[in-house]
Amino acid sequence: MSKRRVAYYYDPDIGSFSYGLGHPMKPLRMRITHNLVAAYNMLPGMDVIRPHRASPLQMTRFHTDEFVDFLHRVTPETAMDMTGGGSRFLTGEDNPAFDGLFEFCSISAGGSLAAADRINTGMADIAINWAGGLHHAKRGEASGFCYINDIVLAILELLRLHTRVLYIDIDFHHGDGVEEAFYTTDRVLTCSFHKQKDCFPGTGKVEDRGLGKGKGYAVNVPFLQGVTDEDFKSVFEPVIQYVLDWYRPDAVVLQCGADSLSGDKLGSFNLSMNGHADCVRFLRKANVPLVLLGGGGYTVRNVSCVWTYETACAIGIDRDLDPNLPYNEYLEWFGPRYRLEVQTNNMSDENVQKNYLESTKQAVLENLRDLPFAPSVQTHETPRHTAAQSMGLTPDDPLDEDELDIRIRRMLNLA
Ligand code: EL8
Ligand code: ZN
Repeated sequence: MSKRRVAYYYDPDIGSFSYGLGHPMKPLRMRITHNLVAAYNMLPGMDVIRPHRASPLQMTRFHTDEFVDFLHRVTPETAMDMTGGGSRFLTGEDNPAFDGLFEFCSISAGGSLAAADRINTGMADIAINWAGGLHHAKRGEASGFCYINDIVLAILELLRLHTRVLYIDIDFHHGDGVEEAFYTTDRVLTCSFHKQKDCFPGTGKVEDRGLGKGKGYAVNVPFLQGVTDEDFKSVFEPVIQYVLDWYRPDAVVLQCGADSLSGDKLGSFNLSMNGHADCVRFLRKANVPLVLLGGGGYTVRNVSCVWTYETACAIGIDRDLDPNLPYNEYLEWFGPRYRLEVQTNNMSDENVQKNYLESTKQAVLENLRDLPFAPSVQTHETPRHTAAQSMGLTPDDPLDEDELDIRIRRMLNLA
C-alpha cells in the first residue's frame, strides 16, 4: 500500500475534561486512543503535533459572536442564572456547561483547523484529529453533545485554497450541523450515512438534498437498525465512488463517528472495526487530500480500538497490526479478550427487510444523476459583508452562498 504523509493532532489535556457524572460523552476516550496508538509504536510514522487552541475570533468564522462569547464566559455555577443564556445556547442535559468547556472546544476546534491548514500547505496527505468531528453544533447553539462545530471551521479553512470539498459522515447520527452550514452552496458536498427513523436529530432524509445553488449537494443515506459491514459497504462504495468521479473534490473530510459500531451504548448499527475502517481505506485509496475526524462513540473500548486501527489505515500498516493488544496504561479497559477488535452480534438487520437497502441505494444514486460535472467557483464580484446584513441574514440563518463567500473573503482579509 503506497505511503501517505500523515499529520496527527493531539493535546494531552483533552482526556481530563468531563461532561459530568453519567453523561455518555467521555473525552477520556481520546486519551485512551492516543495511548493505544503510542503502544502500537505508530507515532514515529507520523508528524505528531500539539495544535494551537482555536481563539474566539477563529470560532466566529462560523458561530455567532454572542454564542462564542457565552461559551467563553459560562461556568457550571453561572449557567443556570445567566439571563436566558443557559437555555438559549445550551439545550438540556445533552450539553451541560461543564468545567473547562471553552478550553475543551478550543482544543477540539484547534486540532481540526490545524489539520485543514496542514492539508492547505501540502505538508500532509492525511491529517487526523480524533478530538474533532462534533457535527451537530449550530451557528448559535449547542446540540447533541457538540458546542463548536470544528468540522465547519475546518471546511471553511480548506475552502480558502480548494474549490470543492467533500464531507462524508459515518457517525450513527445525521451530520445536521455541517449539512445546514453548507446547504445552499455547491462548494461543499455533504454526504451522511446514519440512522434517521426514530433517531436524534431526526433530519437526514433521502429527499433532503440542499437548496438553491446547493440543490443536489446534500446527500443523505438513512439506514435502519442492524446495519452490517456488507450492507454499509454495498451502499457506501458506489455512492462515494460516483461522487468522487462527478464532483471531483479537491479535498475530503471524513467524520469517523464510532457510534455506528456494533455494541455502541447509544447506537444500534452492527458494524465491525474492519467494516468501519473500510471507509477510511476506501478514501485513502482515492488519493485525495484527506482530513480524518472523530465524532460520536460511547462504548469507549470500541472507540479507542477503531480510531487506533484507522490511524494504522492512514499510515498504511493496518494489515501488519497484531490483534493481541500491546501492554498499555488502559489495558484493563479491553478485557477479557484484550484484542484490537469490535465484536458484532446477531441483532436483526432491518435493512434487508422489504428491499429497504436496495431501494434506498437506488433512490440516492438516482438523485446523484442530476449532479453536474465538477462545478467551479463563480467568478462574480463577491458582495461586501454589508450585503449579507442587507439580506437580513439573522444569526440563525444557514450560511447562504454569498454569506459563505463573504466569510471566506473576510477570512482572507479581502472583504
Ligand atoms: C442520548 C441525544 C443524542 O443517552 C445525542 O441518546 C447524540 C450525539 C451523537 C442519550 C443522551 C442522548 N442525547 N451525535 O453521537 O453524533 C438524544 N443524552 C444524555 C445526556 C446526559 C446524560 C445521559 C444521557 O447524563 C445524565 F445527565 F443523565 F447524567
Ligand atoms: Zn453520533
